Amino acid sequence: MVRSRGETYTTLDVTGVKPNANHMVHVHEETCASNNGGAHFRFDETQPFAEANEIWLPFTADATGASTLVEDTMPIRAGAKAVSIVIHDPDNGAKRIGCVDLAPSTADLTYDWDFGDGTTGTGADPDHTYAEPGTYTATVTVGSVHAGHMPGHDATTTAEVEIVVEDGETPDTTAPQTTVTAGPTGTVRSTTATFRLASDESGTFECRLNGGAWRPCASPATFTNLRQGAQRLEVRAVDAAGNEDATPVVRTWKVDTQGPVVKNLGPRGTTRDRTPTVRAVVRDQGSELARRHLTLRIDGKKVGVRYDARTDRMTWTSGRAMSIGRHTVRLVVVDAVGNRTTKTWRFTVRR
Ligand SMILES: [Ca+2]
Ligand SMILES: [Ca+2]
Ligand SMILES: [Ca+2]
Repeated sequence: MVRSRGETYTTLDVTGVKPNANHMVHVHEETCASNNGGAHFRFDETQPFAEANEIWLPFTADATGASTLVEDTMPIRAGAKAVSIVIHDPDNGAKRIGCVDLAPSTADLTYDWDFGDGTTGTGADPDHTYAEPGTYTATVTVGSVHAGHMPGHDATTTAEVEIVVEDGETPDTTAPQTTVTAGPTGTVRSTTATFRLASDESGTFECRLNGGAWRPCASPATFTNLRQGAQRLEVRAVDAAGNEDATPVVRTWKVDTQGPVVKNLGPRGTTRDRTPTVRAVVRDQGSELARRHLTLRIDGKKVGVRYDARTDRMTWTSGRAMSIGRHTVRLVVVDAVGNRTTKTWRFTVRR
């Protein structure tokens, strides 16, 4: 039996058993001299007896009564209790027809480690973590629990191994989180937008404007020549390990560089109506208009208008008869972000 880290390799080769018969074979936890091997060895004594928790080496003997080589590999290290192999009678499973003590055994060896960093340990394959990077010489002294009691078992052997411990920082697999701390919101007149970007880790940023490609960007990130209308900027931080924020920050705003549209002006030409209604249709692409955005002057004198934001219609009707003759209308509309449209038109009141 070879016990190594994460594996137990067991072999068996017997002769002189019943030819052409199936033989059950198990590793047991007592020596052959003690109860003929005792109970089955279990890797985990808290778990029931079962093939996966034991070492089985069944074979079918050949015509000469030989097993030929039987091998078994289990993906776990067998402890010190695996000490013998028992062969059962092919005709009576309760009867044991053979037992052999495992030899040479590694189960009765002792291991004393000096890890070279001032700490020690025991066991064939100890786990040890070095606190600091560096080069260490670890020393293991292997002895026998029977040292001094059994001939040939009283020697100890010492071996050294050089261990180089590198700076073992755990790799960064955590994505950074992005924040945008400044930048335009709502509707703005400027076709240039500047944003301040931040991340909870050091690294870089990538920006995507209006659904285009992701491009490297930095804080402050400035975008120029923006077109009229809605804008959408996405920003994601990328950390030094290349992890990207999977949930980019999204900022939306509107650029409005155009003055309101003023049309359907009236009245035009001449009218016999001494109380005509001055009217226009006024709307704006970028922002909602309200009455306060409209300034109407009749013959240079400011008058109060009505404005229906739902239908975009502006009206003003003279409360008293206008004088006969030509009148000048001047309408100034300034949208919410300061874009201005001025319209001037004339009409004549006739008798
Ligand atoms: Ca990270
Ligand atoms: Ca995020
Ligand atoms: Ca506008």
